[in-house]
Amino acid sequence: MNQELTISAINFTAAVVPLDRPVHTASGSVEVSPLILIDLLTEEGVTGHAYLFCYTPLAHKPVFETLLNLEPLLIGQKADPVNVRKILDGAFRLVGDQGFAGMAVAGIDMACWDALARAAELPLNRLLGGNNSSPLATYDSLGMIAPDNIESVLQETLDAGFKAVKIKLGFPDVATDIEVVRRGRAVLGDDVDFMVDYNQSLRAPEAISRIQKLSEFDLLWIEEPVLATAHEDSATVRSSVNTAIQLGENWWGPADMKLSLDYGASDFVMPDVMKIGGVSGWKKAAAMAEAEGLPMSSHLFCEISAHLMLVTPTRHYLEYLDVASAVLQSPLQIEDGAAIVPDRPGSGLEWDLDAVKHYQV
Ligand code: SMN
Ligand code: MG
Repeated sequence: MNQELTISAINFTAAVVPLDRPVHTASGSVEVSPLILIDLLTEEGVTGHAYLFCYTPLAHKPVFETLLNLEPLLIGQKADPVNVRKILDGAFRLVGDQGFAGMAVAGIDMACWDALARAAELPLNRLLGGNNSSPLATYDSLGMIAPDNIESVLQETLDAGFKAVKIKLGFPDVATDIEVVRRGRAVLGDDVDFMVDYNQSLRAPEAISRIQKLSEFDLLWIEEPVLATAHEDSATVRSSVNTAIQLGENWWGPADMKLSLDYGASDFVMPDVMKIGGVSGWKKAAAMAEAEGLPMSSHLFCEISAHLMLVTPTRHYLEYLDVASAVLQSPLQIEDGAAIVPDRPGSGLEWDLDAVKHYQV
C-alpha cells in the first residue's frame, strides 16, 4: 500500500512504567519512565506509533496537554511530515518550539514517519533509503555506580555480550570517579570501549582537572562535562584534554546543534531523536554530522534510533538504555552486544495493550 495518508485522529496515552535499572546521574535521578504513547490514525486505516519519554513526572501532564491541543490542528491534514511540521512550527512560532512544545512536535513527527513506513510496508530505515545492515554497534548505558558495585555490574554487561559500556560520573570527590573508572577498566580489559557521562555537572576548570586525571584509562568519550548550553566552556574543556568530548542529547533542534558545532564544542555528537525534532530533525542532524565528519551516536529511544542509525552516514554507537520495553510487544533485541533492527514495517513499535492498561495514568 503506497498512498497519501490523511490524519483522522491522534490518541495519546500517558503511562508511568518501571525501569529495570533506575538511572542515577550527577544531575538527578530517573526512577521511573513517564511515557506518552502516540497513535496517529489515518482515514486509510494505517496507524503510526511513537512514544515520548518525559524524564520527570513534573513534565508528564504539561506535555500530554500540549499534545491534546495539537490534535485539532491536524485532523484532516495529510500525514506527510513536511506539511505537519509547517503547521506545528507556525503554531509555536511566537511561544517558541523548545521544551514541552518541541517534545510534542517531535512525537507527532515520529508517528507520521512510522505511519508512512507502515503504509509503504517498509521498515523505517528502508523507507529512509537504508537497508537493514544489522547488527548495529551498541553500548550498554548505565547510571552512576558505587565503587563496590562496579565489578559485578560491569560483569553483567560483559555477560550480556556488550563490547562497549557507559557509566555516569560526577561523584562529590574526584577520587571516587577515579576509583570507579580504575576498577571498571580492570574488569573490562583494554578491548571494550568505555565511556563516561558527567550529565552537565561540572564547571570547566573542574572538568579539565577531572578529565586529565582520567586520561590513563583510555576512555572513548567524556559526555556532557559542563552545562549543555555552555558551548564556549565545552570548547575550552575539549581543547584542554586528550579524551574526546561527546555532546548532543540536549540540543533542541538542528539549530542548537549547529551552534554547538560552530563553537567546536565536541569531538563526537549524539542527538536525542525527541529533542532534535523527531525523524525530520534527526535527518538534518545526520547531514550536519556528515558534513563536519563527526561520529554520530544516538540517545535513548533505542527502537526508532536503531532505524535512524542505519541511515546515519557517520554512525558511531547506538545507546541501549531501555525506557519503554515494559509496554512493548517486541522490545529491541540485543544479540552479542549488538542491536538487531527488526524488519517489521515502521519503527517496529507495537504496544502491549495489557501492560499499557496496567501502567496507564
Ligand atoms: C541520560 C540522561 C537522562 C536520562 C537517561 C539517560 C544520559 C544518557 O544522559 O546519556 O543516557
Ligand atoms: Mg548523557
